[in-house]
Amino acid sequence: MQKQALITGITGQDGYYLARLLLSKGYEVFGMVHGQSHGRLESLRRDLPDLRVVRGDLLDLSSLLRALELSDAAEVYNLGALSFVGSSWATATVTASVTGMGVLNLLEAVRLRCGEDVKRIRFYQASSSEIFGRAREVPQSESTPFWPRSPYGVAKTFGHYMTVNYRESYGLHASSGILFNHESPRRGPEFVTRKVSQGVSRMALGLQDRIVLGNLDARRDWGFAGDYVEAMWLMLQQPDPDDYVIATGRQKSVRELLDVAFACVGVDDWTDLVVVDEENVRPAEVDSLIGDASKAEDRLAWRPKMSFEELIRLMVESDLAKLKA
Ligand code: F7E
Repeated sequence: MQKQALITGITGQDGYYLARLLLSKGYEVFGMVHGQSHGRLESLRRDLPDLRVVRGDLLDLSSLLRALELSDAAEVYNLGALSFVGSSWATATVTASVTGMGVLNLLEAVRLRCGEDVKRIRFYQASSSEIFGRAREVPQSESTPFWPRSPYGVAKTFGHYMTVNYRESYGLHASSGILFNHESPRRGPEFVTRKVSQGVSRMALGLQDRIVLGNLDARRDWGFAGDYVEAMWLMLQQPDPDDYVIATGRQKSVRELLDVAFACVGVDDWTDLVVVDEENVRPAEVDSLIGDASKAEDRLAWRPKMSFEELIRLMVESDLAKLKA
């Protein structure tokens, strides 16, 4: 029998990769979109013609109940959030609402829809390595204490604990994937990997003369979004819900990102091509993150496939091709 899945945050990078994965597995996939129109929806419909669209808003409980009813989803993936850490200080209240309270609203809608049959719907929450913030342990695992450093990180921490709480309080099949940074050619240009891949490509074509960045010493564990959505699906196929760190276990700095990206267009020394502007430095930075995904490896048999170098090359080549077209 065909299974139904509902994805919030469908217009984001992960929404696309997850919907594509579920469609390839034979699911009927419903993507939730808020507002009357969404710029990226048209291209998403073109790329994934079998995707069904439902209207709903993470801030509107009755719209969530309606989306669950309409889709009759057996699996719900909550990817919807205001996800740019850098702007979360300027929009702290709305970030807390959508990225934090939105999780509670959706959990509540799932609980109400399930009624007595608490396992009728399986729920995935997109948690984030930003909850570790000023990390108290290296590498970070499911048992590392949280110390979020931005309004975004605080909101994600709330969503994470709410997911655990609904599992423990009501017995919901609710899992939380603590995903470290994951990128792709579909990443928004506000995030550093895409800002760099776009900038390098534009410079190679003579369309731009420098890239303006913030903290070049920040270190992250960067993986490929296409690999990470597999982990989301695997979590919901387990008999019991749980929390899992999803990461590569390898760390690079923004400087190393620049080395790899510029090398793709034959530039060895980028020092005169990159400018640091304090505007891009955050009030409280997360200096260094690296994940330990051994639980996911043991229990889900999940492993990342794409290396950092392959990922950055893919992004630069995709940006070059788009610009040339
Ligand atoms: O920053 C530094 C910046 O914005 C990475 C989101 O998906 O992953 C993402 O959050 C690092 C930071 O991602 C610029 O200060 C330097 O240290 O690409 P980002 P993020 O903040 O790590 C987590 C897991 C999420 O959950 C989030 O939703 O790069 N950096 N210069 C810069 N970052 C940006 N954006 N722009 C710069 O010019």
